[in-house]
Amino acid sequence: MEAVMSDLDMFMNYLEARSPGEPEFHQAVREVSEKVLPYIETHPEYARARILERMTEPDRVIMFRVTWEDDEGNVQINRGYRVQFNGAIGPYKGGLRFHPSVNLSILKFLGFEQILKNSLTGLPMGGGKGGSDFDPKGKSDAEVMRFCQSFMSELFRHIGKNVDVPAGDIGVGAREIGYLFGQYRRLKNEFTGTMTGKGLSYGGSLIRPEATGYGNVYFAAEMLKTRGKTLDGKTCLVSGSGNVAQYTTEKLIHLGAKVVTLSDSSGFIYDPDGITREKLDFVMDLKNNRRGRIKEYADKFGCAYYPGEKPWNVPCDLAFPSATQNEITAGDARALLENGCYLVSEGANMPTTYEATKLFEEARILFGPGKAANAGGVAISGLEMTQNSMRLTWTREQVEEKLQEIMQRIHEQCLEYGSTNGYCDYVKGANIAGFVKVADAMLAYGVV
Ligand code: NDP
Ligand code: 2IT
Repeated sequence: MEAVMSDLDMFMNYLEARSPGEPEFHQAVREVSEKVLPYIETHPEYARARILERMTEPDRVIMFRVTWEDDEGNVQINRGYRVQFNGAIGPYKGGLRFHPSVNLSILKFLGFEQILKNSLTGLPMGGGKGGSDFDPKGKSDAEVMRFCQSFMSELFRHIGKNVDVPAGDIGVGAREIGYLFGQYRRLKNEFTGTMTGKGLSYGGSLIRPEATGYGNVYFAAEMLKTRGKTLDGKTCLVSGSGNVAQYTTEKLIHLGAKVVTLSDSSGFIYDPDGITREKLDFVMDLKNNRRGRIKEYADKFGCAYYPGEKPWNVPCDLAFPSATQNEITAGDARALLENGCYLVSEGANMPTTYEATKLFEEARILFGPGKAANAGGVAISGLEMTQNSMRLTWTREQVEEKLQEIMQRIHEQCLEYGSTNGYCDYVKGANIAGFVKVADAMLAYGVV
C-alpha cells in the first residue's frame, strides 16, 4: 500500500525545497505548521488564499557587507542582515543578534517566530530580525563602536519608525544600542524612536531591560495558577547569564522562588543555597561591566562549576532556558522529567529541540513556548515606541502594570486556542492565536 503523506509532510517538503539548507528555519516552521494546519483545515479561506505559504516567505531579506578596522589597523569583514519577514499588522519589529553563529537560517527562524509573538502582544507590530556574524566577545569598546557604526551605515536606509524598528538580542545590549542609535541619528539628522532598548537619557523606556525576564516569570505564574500553584518556594533552573537570565532570576527571587543555576557558553554553576540579591548583583557586574565568565561566581561563592555542561541534570520544579536555541535536547528533557520538573517556560527563542518538545507534550507538563513566554520584551519595546511617538515617559509602575496585563492576556489567548478537556497545549494556543490576527490582515489585503 502506498504511504499517504500528511498535510504537514507535504507542506514541509514544499518549504524545504524553497529554502534548502536552513534547518533552524525548517524547525520553527514545522512547530507552527503542525498546530496551524489542522486549524486551517476548518477555515478554508486561509487555505484558498495560501496564507501559510505566504507567511513563511519573507517580505524582504537584506544582506550586506560590514567592513571595519580592528585596534591593530587590520581590515575586518563581517556580514550584516535584516530579515523583514511580515509587515501585515505593523512596522517590522525585532532584535539584532551579534554572534559568530548568525546565518540566514537562524535569522529566518527568529524573524518567523517574531511575527506570531508580536501578534500575540496585541500591539501593532510586524515581525523582523537581523544581526551579524560579528563576535563582540574579546573586542574593545572602540572596536565594537566601529563595527556598530559601519553596520548602521548600511542598515539606516532600510529602517525607520514607521518602517522597521530594531532592538537588542544576543550580543546586542545597552552598549551596542547606544552606538547603533547614535550613528542612525547622525546619518538621518532626526530624532525618532527607530530603535528600542535605548538608554533612559535618549528615549528608552523604564522596565525594557527587565521586561523579557519579568514577563517570562509572570507567564510562568499564570501557568502555575491553572494548577493551583504559586512560585513561592519552588526550585528553579535558569540557563544563560545575560539580559534574559538576569531579570528572570531577579523576579523569581522577588516572588520567593529559589534559583540554583546560571550558565554561559563555557559551563554552568550550581548553587544549592540559591542565588541571593547580593550574588545576582555580582553576576550583573560580572556580565554587564566586566564581561567575565560565569565560572568566577563559583570561585567567589564557593559552589560547584561544571565546565562544558548545561544545567538540565540538576533536580528542580521549574526550568527557565534563557540562553539560546536548541539548548534542551531530548536527553535533557528526559533528565528534567525524571527529576520531577513540571514547568518549562522559554525565555530564549526555541531553546527546546523538536524532539524534546514532543516529550514535554507527552508528559503533559506546563510548557510555555518562547513566542508566548518571552513576548514581554518586545511588548515593552512596543510601549517604548508609543512613548517616543507621544514624546512622554511613563513611570516604572505604569510600565510594569502594563507588562503584567499583556502577559496575562497572552496567557488567556493560549488557553482560548489551546485547551481541550482541561489540558492546555500552549504551543498550539500560541501558534493559532498569533496566526489568526496576521492571517486576517493578509486576507483583507487581497493577493499581495
Ligand atoms: P545575552 O547576549 O544578554 O545573553 C546570552 C546568554 O546566553 C549568555 O550567557 C551567553 O553565554 C549564552 N549563550 C549565547 N549563545 C550561546 C550558545 N550558543 N551556547 C551556550 N550559551 C550561549 O542575550 P539575551 O539574554 O538577550 O538573549 C538570550 C535568549 O533570549 C536568546 O535566545 C534571545 O533570542 C532571547 N530573547 C531575548 C530578548 C531580549 O529582550 N533580549 C527577548 C526575547 C527573547 P556567552 O556569554 O558565553 O556567549
Ligand atoms: O526575540 C525578541 O523578542 C527580542 N529580541 C526583542 C525584540 C524587540 O524588538 O524588542
